[in-house]
Amino acid sequence: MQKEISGIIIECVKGNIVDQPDMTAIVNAANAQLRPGGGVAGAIHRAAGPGLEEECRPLAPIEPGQAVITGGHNLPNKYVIHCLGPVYGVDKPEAELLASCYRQALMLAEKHGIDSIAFPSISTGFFRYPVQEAAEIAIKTVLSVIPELKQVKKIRFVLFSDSDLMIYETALSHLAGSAGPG
Ligand code: AR6
Repeated sequence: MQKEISGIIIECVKGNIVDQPDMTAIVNAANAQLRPGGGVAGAIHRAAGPGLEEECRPLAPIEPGQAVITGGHNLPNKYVIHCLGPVYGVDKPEAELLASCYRQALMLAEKHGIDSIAFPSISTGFFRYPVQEAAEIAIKTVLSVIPELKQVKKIRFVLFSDSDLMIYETALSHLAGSAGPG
């Protein structure tokens, strides 16, 4: 599914975050230490190679809601933007912290002249954020940042399961109204 809003394409696809070769940046659902870990972070570090962990070391630790940027190393993407999502029920206020991840990632993309960025569903794996709530926050935040974007032209949500894809697509169509071809 794809929507175009103020000249910016927002889309939801099912897939693997490390298999998005047409995107300039991908976003990592990181841990505070910016170490490999599991889930998205494990997949990104495996695909990027050890140079990514080395570049990350002096940038760690990061706080919930924070984003930092590195190169993509062996990934097909020029950049990786690492976001630390909130652990549901632990890091508060969780909705604000999750929104901050998406906002800070997009602001870093702007600053680095990035035209396309792919997000995973931050915090909804090991960090246990309910996907329905997380999807609404993710889409709402992206929509609210759109008026500030000059460099970013394409924003992709990469979902790992059919059910997550459906939840993000439903949130996008509700929150973005009837804009775009759908
Ligand atoms: N591509 C796209 N989505 C994925 C992939 C992938 N390769 N792998 C998992 N997902 P998670 P979090 C989905 O746990 O909740 C790590 O250990 C997954 O199904 O990666 O923010 C870090 O080191 C879920 O829907 O991120 C941190 O300690 C979503 O991506 C911690 O987990 C996010 O799952 C971060 O936890």
